[in-house]
Amino acid sequence: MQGQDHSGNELNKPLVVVAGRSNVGKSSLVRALTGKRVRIGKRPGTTGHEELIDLESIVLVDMPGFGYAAGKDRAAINRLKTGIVHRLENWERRLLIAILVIDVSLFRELVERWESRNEVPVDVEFYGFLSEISQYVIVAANKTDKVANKDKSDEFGFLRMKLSEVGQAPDIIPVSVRDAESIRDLRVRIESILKQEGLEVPSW
Ligand SMILES: Nc1nc2c(ncn2[C@@H]2O[C@H](COP(=O)(O)OP(=O)(O)OP(=O)(O)O)[C@@H](O)[C@H]2O)c(=O)[nH]1
Ligand SMILES: [Mg+2]
Repeated sequence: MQGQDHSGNELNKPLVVVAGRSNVGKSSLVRALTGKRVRIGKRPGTTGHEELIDLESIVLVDMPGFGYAAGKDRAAINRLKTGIVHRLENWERRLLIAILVIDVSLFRELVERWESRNEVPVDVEFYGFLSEISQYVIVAANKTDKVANKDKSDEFGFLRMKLSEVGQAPDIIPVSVRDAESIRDLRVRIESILKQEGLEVPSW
């Protein structure tokens, strides 16, 4: 399958990993960034196995989602998450950038639900984890097209506040796969890190 190589060759290159809960739009973003036809689905759990895309100087990885969206209980989310956490830990030395994709149109609702049960919301916990294991973390606040303009600054402020509770001040890029300019912003941010690290910019 295109982009998949488990021989390990590609893995010697620095990794840029796209991670986050199920159905937040990870594969859609990978497709928008690269033009590669990774699988996209209406239901959570579409990406069953990580997809590696060789972009010469780096390998871009589309991860499976680590928990279903609204409604799933903590234990179910934890089981799904553990495998992904292990995979990322195994890659730690090569992990240059983690792109944490968050569905900003659902974020507040999910946070309020988890906090009402006295639990740390899974997106927030995962941000803390990625901040520990990855050299750089970019938060792609996706599905901005689903947030009303009048609510945007409130929702981004809320996201920033919640993530700051568990890690460094987040590097948040608002994106929507329906807005080419926002995809360009994300690409430019990735490229600026690669340049900073003395790596070639991919031709995407
Ligand atoms: N409105 C809107 N929908 C989006 C956006 N990005 C993705 N979607 C939709 O969200 C759904 C899930 O997209 P995927 O890219 O498959 O999500 P994923 O995070 O890869 O999901 P898993 O592989 O299951 O973890 C699809 O129906 C996409 O069309 C966006 O920016 N705006
Ligand atoms: Mg996917």
